[in-house]
Order: sequence, then C-alpha cells, then structure tokens
Amino acid sequence: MNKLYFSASYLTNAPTIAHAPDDVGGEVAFAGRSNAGKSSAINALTNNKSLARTSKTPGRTQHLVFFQITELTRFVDMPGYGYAKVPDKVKRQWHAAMEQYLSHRRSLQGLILVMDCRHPLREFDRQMLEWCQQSGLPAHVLLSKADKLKPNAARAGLDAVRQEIDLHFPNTSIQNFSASKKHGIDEAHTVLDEWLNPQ
Ligand SMILES: Nc1nc2c(ncn2[C@@H]2O[C@H](COP(=O)(O)OP(=O)(O)O)[C@@H](O)[C@H]2O)c(=O)[nH]1
Ligand SMILES: [Mg+2]
Repeated sequence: MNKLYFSASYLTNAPTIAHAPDDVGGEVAFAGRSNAGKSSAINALTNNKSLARTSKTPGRTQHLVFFQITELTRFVDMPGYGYAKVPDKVKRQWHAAMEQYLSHRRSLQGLILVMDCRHPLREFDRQMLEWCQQSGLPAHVLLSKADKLKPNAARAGLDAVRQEIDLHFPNTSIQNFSASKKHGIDEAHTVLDEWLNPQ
C-alpha cells in the first residue's frame, strides 16, 4: 500500500478539457459505465470515504473531476457513460470530450477502467480500451464489486475477462477489486506507482 495516495484532495471540476488544470506532471483517469464503482474505487484507493462523490443514482458526474495526489500528480474521475436515460446528443458530446481528452492530454499516464464484475466488457468498455490502444495509453481494469460474487465465481470471471482482454487489448492489465471490502488496493497501487511514480 502506498500512503501517498491517502493525502489526495479535491482540485477542480472541468465541464470540458479546456477547463482542465495545467497539463503538467502525471495524471491517471478513472473511467467506466455509470454506477460501475469509479468514485468508490477512487475513495478506496485514497482511503477517503467522501473524496469522490458516490451515488446510488447513476449518471450524476458529468464533469471531469480532478483530485490532487502529490504536487505533480492527479486522479481524474471521468463522466460515467452508457447511462440509458441520458439523451443521445449528450452521450455523443461525452464521447467526443473523452476521446479528445484521452488522445490529447500529455500528462495522462494511464487509464483505470472500472467494470462491474457482473457486467464486464460492455460496448462502451470496449470502446474505451480501443481508444487506449489507438493512443498507446496503458489501461488497467478493475473488476469492481468482487464482493458480490463467491470467491470461485470471482476468480473464474477474472480469468474469462483476462483471456478476452489478452486477445484484443494487449496493453491492458486486469484485477479483481472491491471498494467495500478494500480488496485489491495494493495491486492497484502498484500499477498507479508505475504510471505516476509519485513522490
Ligand atoms: N458491494 C459493493 N458495492 C459497491 C462497490 N463499489 C461501489 N459500489 C456501489 O455501487 C454504486 C455505484 O458506485 P459509484 O462509486 O458511485 O459508481 P460510479 O458511478 O462509477 O462512480 C454505489 O451504490 C456504491 O455503493 C463494491 O466494491 N462493492
Ligand atoms: Mg461517480
């Protein structure tokens, strides 16, 4: 576990990439479908129950939310995507903004893709991994809410998704994760350390 992440604090909210903080240092973005557990994952990894807002109502976070980790490193909570009740036009705007951010943000070192372990690799998840692949951005998948499955089922699920990822998205690694049980924190910190090298 790397306690540097525990001193994270809210930095700013950006409706578009133009409002993002200076593109210096290192940044890791957290993406995933609405309700996948992105905000909960950020809170678990920073050991802070209320840093990123979590919600039972999907589709709440529509801005990029930036968190300061160390002076030169940041986490970004990306807008949840794939929420059925959002109008198509808004969805298209989100997608355009995310693609722009993923391909142009120089400080971006990697993408954490959060997928509910019970509903992995939906269309938008594949799209995100595709964009990462195209921009040469490493990705790491957190199969979230692993506490919702029995350990054997969670392991089998991980193996199945890993096989598919290895086949199509070779720059992507994967692990099981549970924010509520705090499982998988060390493994995720190791990936973040490699990308951000915070100090
Ligand atoms: N059982 C369980 N529930 C979780 C976990 N992570 C998130 N949740 C729940 O899933 C819902 C959505 O989580 P949230 O972090 O807001 O998802 P986001 O929309 O991707 O940011 C909330 O009700 C969380 O309490 C987990 O590891 N285990
Ligand atoms: Mg959220």
